[in-house]
Amino acid sequence: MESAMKIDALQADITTLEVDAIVNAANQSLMGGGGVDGAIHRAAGKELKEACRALDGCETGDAKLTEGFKLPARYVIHAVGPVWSGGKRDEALKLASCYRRALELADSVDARSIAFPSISTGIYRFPIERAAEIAIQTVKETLPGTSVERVTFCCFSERDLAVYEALLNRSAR
Ligand code: AR6
Repeated sequence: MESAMKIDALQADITTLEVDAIVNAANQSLMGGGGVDGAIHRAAGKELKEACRALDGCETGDAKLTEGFKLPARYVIHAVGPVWSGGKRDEALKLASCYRRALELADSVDARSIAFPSISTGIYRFPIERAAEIAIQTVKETLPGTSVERVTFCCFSERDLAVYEALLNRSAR
């Protein structure tokens, strides 16, 4: 076998996953919102909001780290994806940067396992097929040399899971 990287996809609520770090699809304020961000804040409890307040926001394409508080995950990595506006505003580069920065932060705390939601593909409307391709490619490029041994793409819908599985199977061949 050529690769020790373990990358897979599953359908789940990311707030339930027992991994070292889960990634949040946040906004620049880092003060919570709808979608997965709302779910993570609800499940982690109000200490998460206090911790986020101290971070003083985050640029699009970047990420910041907090503890997981009441979550089973030890850490939350809050990444700010781009709002899709047709693809001509560096949305792809900014989305790739989210995955890279999240893995760098995971490495900085020696995390072995991490789970990503499909960043930007909900309220921010980034097309899922293209976003999944960027997510998988960037993770494969960034993973070697980090502490992370296991990456889970946590899909909320069956349709998203089918997209990720098709791409993962294709690149495994
Ligand atoms: N577990 C896993 N995935 C989830 C969950 C969950 N509990 N809930 C939703 N998703 P979105 P964005 C999926 O809209 O597009 C917030 O208001 C969802 O089905 O959460 O990056 C922030 O504060 C979709 O596949 O994030 C920002 O303002 C994916 O998570 C804005 O939304 C991302 O959808 C960010 O928008």
